[in-house]
Amino acid sequence: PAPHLQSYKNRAAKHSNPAARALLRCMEAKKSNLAVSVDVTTTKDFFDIIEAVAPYVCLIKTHVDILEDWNPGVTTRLQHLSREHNFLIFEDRKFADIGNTVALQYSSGLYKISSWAHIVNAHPVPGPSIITGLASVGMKLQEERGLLLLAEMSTKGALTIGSYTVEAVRMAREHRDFVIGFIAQHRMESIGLSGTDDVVDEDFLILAPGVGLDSKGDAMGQQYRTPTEVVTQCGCDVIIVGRGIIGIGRDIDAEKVKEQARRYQTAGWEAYEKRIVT
Ligand code: 5BU
Repeated sequence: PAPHLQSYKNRAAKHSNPAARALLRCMEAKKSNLAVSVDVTTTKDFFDIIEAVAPYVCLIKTHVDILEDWNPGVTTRLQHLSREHNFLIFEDRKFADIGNTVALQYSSGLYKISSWAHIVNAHPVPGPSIITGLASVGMKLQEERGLLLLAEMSTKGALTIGSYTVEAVRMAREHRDFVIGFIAQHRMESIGLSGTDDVVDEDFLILAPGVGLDSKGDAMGQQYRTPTEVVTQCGCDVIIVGRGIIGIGRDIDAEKVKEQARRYQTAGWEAYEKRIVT
């Protein structure tokens, strides 16, 4: 059966990439396909949110460059929490440059992303060299590291459509050791790519941003769908939720954040249970 009809547990047992395996195992163990996007600008809010949602998530998604008081201790503490609470770390860096530059952006600079992020993502727009550039760093580490290609975006009018998405999948198939999946809105089978290639053992993870239970979008082009639409109907594996859980106000209310995280975890898991057949 296609990957999205199988359990996360079965997929974990078969996957060849260590980061994908670790994520699938964690999803099964915590009964969570929820990733929380911690889009705040102070490290206090950042850790207050992570500590509140940690029991309910398989993945924490970061934009470390928006933290005004970032320091190297932040990523040390984040890694510690990741081990303590069993979740993976995804830096939503969206690399988009030539191979040599993205290799430097991934390994070096202030953030040294490759030293702490299990998962990063990249725009396929430069072509396959962006994958080989990032893989030259990630695959050398004796750590769980994987890359997601941005095959579709959640925003109104996104240009990630048609042949662009098809080519993103083709690029990923050429680099299945390091590319573990896609940021997308649909499983690729459902947009007409299944059966075109003889790749029976491929298993790409689909992580979908643009998920909300109470709102259809924001004033800046974001569009939201429910976990049922995303996971049951469109076959995505992980729901990525930011403001639906962390709120939009200035003050973080840890109890509310916890309650919302629990709510999205349940909704995401129920949507998954309706989908699998094995
Ligand atoms: P929200 O608060 O749930 O709307 O946050 C969504 C997060 O996912 C935010 O960090 C975005 O940068 C990220 N995102 C997205 O919303 N849509 C996309 O297509 C991609 C990333 Br790629």
